[in-house]
Parts: sequence; structure tokens; C-alpha cells
Amino acid sequence: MTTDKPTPAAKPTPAAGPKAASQGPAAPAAPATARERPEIQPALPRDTGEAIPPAAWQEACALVQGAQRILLTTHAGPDGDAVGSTVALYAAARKLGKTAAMVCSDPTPQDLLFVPHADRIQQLHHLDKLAFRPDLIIVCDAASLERVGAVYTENERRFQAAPILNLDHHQTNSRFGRVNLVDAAAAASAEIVDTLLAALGVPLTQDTATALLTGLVTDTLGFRTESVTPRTLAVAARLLARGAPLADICQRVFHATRYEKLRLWGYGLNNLQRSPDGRIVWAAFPRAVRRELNAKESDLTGLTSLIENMAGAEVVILAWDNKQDPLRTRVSLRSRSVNVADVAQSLGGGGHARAAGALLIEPLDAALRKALAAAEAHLD
Ligand SMILES: [Mn+2]
Repeated sequence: MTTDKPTPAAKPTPAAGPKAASQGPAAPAAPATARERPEIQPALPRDTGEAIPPAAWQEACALVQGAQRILLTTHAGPDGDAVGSTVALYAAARKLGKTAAMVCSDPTPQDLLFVPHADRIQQLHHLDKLAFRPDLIIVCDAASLERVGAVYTENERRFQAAPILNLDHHQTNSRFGRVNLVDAAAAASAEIVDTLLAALGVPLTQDTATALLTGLVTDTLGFRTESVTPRTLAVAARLLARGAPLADICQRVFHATRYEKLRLWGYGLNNLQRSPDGRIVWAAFPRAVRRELNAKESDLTGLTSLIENMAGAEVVILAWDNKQDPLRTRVSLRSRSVNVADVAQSLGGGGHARAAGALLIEPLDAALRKALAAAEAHLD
């Protein structure tokens, strides 16, 4: 459907922008009746009405080229896309001769340390400790500055003192940057980073290709989500051609499960609950239990997908109270049919249509009740 060559171009037109999709947002197909054969939905880029305009690409390139000291950061609780996108841009910044550093509010999960240079991401809450004063801050894969966590909240003045380049694919992105490379039709931020690197004329090394493919693989659960478009696969093909080891990445991110993680999943599955009609399924993970199981929040990764497989389940909710502050609870929402970004937004959070979350200033039980009520309200 697109004939755009995936070669670096001075003036990038993001490959298959939503221009081709006049079908409107990919509304989930109505559940097929027993008689009907379920229709296979073509993976067309969704029309989010928010393609990145050429001017934004040019402004982003000018920002990067004009900067000398670049600080890169991403959302708290970094995932494969957060790490892969950040690391790829870091390598590009270095290649362009810039001073650069990567910081994150939380440590890089152990199973993502194989990503080249991921070990250079510093868990640094006080940016005065940084060896330089950034003249550009690039925020990757975060729908809002609040999602960056302590790196932002402890350093708000630093974030006001430098222009911000906001690169993200969350539908609810608050456009907090001086320049916003936000494309909700991208399956991962890595997909946008790929275009930006091409626009900057930075050659794609094997390390960078590995980092970006990790982002694509993790955010699409191995190219299985409806967010995958021809453009996603075109980018992935190019990354593979540059030597990114797809099978090895999948092995590392999907088949390196910690014992503690499985025990946490066991707890969640054992304590799974559902609404009388079975459309909402949920589990809560009190901190006392987590302490006993020695589990981390990143251990939840993958559990939602498993629960989502339950027949009849339309919304999955997981609730997790803060280790230090029991009055703060994070709820994650997942659905195949309901726009949970809207549900999350009604709770003060955000995310994607199919996966979203919110931080509630409530203890576990109350937060869960609110999330359930909000989900209920969004089910017709
Ligand atoms: Mn992402």
C-alpha cells in the first residue's frame, strides 16, 4: 500500500501516514455470531487525524542539530520501547558529536539490559548531579511529563529551561514539547525514532537496529497487536536487514521469566475476579503480598495479555498500590473492544486505546472500585 522507499531522506514524509485510511478509526469489528465467519481486518494505518506534519520533522531535526548537550529521558517503569527508543536516540546524538546522557526515574529492568547501551541509562532523580546543563531534552514514549516521574517532578525548572522534543505514540499525549513528534498510528515510539534517525541522516548500526527492534517487538507483543501496520513491518524488515537479531530479542523478552514473576502471576490468577456478566476481570496486588513474593511492578508485564485471553473478558484491570505510599495506586487497563484510554483519562491517566493506566491518589481497594465503576460506565 505504500511504495515509499525506506531510505533516509533529507525531507522525510513518514512512510505510510494515516492519509491512506479514510475508513476512520479502526473500530473493532462487532463480535461475529456463530453463523458468521469472523472477518479478517486488514492492518491499515489507523486514521488518528494526527500524522506528524513535515514541518515538525524539520523542526525536530533543527532542534537536535542545533543542540550541544542533550538529555534523554523516558517514562517511569521503562519498558522495551522506552529503553530501545531512548538508547537509539542516544547513540544518534553521540554519532552527531553531541554530549548526551540518558536518565530514567526507575532502573532498567534486568531483562532489557541486553539492549546495547541500556546499562548507560542512569537512575538519577537530581539533575544537578548531571555533568552538564542540557540545551535540549528529548522525552521518549511518555504521554505526559508526569509519566516521566521523579526525573521530571524533582527537576521542573530544568525542564522549563531547555526546549523539549516530545517523541511518542500514545493517543493521549499532551503535546508538552516545543516540538511534538507524536503519531498515535505508530505501533511503538521506536517506529518514530527510526524515521527521525533517517531524517537526521544518522546511519543505522546493528546496535541501534537491535534497540529499535526491541521497542517494536515489546510494544506489539511480537507483532501480534492491531497497532501493527505495513509501516511497522517495513521498519522491522529494515532493522532485520541491519542485523537486529529478531529471534534472540524475542527469546530474551518473552522467554526469560523470573521465578518471582511466575509466583506473582500465580497470585494474580488465583485471586482473579470478574463482574457478574464476566465482561470486566480484575486482580489487585497488595504490597504486603508483593513483599512476601519479592515481586516488582515490571513482573506484571505479560499477565494482562494472559488474562485478556479469557472468553468474554472485555476489560482487564490490574491494581497495584505504591510500595512507599499506600495512598497511591496504579491501575492498568487493557481491552480488545473498549477504548480504555478514555477510561484511564476519566481516572486522571492516559494511554492507548487498547492499553492504558492511571495513578490514583487512593488506597488499593478504593482505587480498584473507582476503576471498576469507570470501566463499567464505558461498557454500553
Ligand atoms: Mn511505547
